[in-house]
Amino acid sequence: MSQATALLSVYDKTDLLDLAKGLDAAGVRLLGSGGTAKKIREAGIKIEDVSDITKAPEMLGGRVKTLHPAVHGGILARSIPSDEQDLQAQGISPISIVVCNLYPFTSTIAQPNCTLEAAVEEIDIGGVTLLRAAAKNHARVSVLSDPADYAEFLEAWTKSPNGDVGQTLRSKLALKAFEMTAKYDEAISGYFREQYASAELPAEKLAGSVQRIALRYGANPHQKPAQAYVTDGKLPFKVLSGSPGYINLLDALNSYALVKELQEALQLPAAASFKHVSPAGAAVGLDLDATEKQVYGVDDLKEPLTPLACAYARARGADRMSSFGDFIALSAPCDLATAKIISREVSDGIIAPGYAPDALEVLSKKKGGKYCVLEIDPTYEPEEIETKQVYGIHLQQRRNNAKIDEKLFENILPKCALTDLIVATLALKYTQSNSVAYAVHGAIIGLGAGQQSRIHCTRLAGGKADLWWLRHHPRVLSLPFKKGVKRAEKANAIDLFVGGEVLEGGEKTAWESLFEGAVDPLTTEERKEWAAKLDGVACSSDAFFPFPDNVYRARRSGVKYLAAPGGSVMDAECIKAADEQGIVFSHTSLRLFHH
Ligand code: 93A
Repeated sequence: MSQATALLSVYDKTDLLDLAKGLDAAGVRLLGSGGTAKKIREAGIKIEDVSDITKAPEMLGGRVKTLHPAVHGGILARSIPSDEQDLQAQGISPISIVVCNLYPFTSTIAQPNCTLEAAVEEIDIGGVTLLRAAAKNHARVSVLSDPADYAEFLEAWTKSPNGDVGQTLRSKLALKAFEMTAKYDEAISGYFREQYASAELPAEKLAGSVQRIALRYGANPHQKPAQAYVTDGKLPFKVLSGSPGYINLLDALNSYALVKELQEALQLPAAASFKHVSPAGAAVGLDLDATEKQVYGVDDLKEPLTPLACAYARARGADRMSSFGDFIALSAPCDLATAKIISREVSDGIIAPGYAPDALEVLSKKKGGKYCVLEIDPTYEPEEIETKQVYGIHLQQRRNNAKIDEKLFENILPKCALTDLIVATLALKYTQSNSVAYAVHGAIIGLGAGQQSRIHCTRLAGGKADLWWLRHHPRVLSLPFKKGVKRAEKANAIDLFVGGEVLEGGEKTAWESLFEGAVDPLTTEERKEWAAKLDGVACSSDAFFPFPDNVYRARRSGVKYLAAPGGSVMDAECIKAADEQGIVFSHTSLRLFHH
């Protein structure tokens, strides 16, 4: 057997001499690039220079060291006659071992004053080519990209009679090299994305979308830097006004997915009001009657309500406390009526597939011009596979592309109940789990998100639905607010009133000062009598009910139609409870956890 050749070209020279000594002792011919060969030679170990085989000196200040057919022909040649003939014709010897690690791009760009020129110089070309070529030809070649593998490799090499360390080890080393070059390339593209792919000028933002936007910070102010980007093409949304934050984008992207699917499922414009990556409200554009207009706080709006405006009024008004400072999603281009509702609410931003010019004018004046307005491309389709990183680990899954429409629910009639179940179930698809939602008139009226216990979700959502219903009570509708009390103050005062809070001290005085004259609390009788009038509510759960207590709790908030996946050992008990309570229960066989 002819003498095996190893090519060594390393930036990080850790444990290099031990490896070189071992290979030399095992009779391997050593070839090295400039600095690597020098270090080994100085240690008294025999090594040739790469330039001895390329017959070309290192040039361009080191930019070209190993990029040569004599090197890459030697690495890439397979053990097949035609490749061997090619090598022979060119006088090239095969290379069996490649030892290489790369210029320190990541640590260079991490230095505070790193210039673009300095970063460019640290982009390793020849080393990546060595690693990639050797990894590609791992059927024959061993590639060492990490000093931590030297000892194991040397042992395997010296133990094997003909220098064959075995395919298993070569494959493992090849994978490591592929991972290394992938990560290296990701660091380079990430750096240049930051340099070149951001919109800096407002004019540019308006003119077209970009591949990346820098965010002020992440989930918290100390989490810097932060950015949003795609690796291919452009971001599917444009920033028309303001500057979105990290949580804004989490809300915007989840809420838009929800309203888009609501519109597709029900052929009605849809709106959502998100807070902390769960819906505070979500609805489709069914007309509002006079009472509903008052409950949702749009009775005094001069602009006639469009279906889209009705959808947002319902989404924003169902749980006014939770949707305070919301991020809004609309399934259709924002019209003036919807913008007018938004303009007088406290809100953080909006995403929609377009804006009527007069609507955009209203919105871009909000928050002194800082209101975040995003325009999304309605034809955008996210990738099938989604990846996120938690505690340094990549987690990957297929996107939740389960379709939620009428077919999901068996035995449910009438049509309005189906609409409500679709609204409730689709909302859960985009709610942090565990979750349960109650819906009526095409709108969420109570949603329990992010609870570890199912019954706590059912109670939380039920409690919210009860408050929503109490807000329709004639005594609430006729609360004698003084003139000039602000919308948010009213919402808060009504919430305290319907919640039955017993106020004391300054809080009591402040509450009372909002009204002309004394206001008696709602009595237990009044509450009971009113609660009994709530009926026909739909309720959906993102996973099965473990116990029938959920069914009984739902009924106490007027639930008549219930949907949940089956699979609990208590399924039969839950159905029995539903039958007893006159509830129509549909098992969906679709779990909808969302995190
Ligand atoms: O500038 S390079 O991309 N051009 C090359 O042809 C080349 N070949 C190997 N850098 C190149 N290398 C890199 O040089 C290796 O990846 C390694 O990090 C470094 C080793 O250089 P030296 O042996 O001179 O210390």
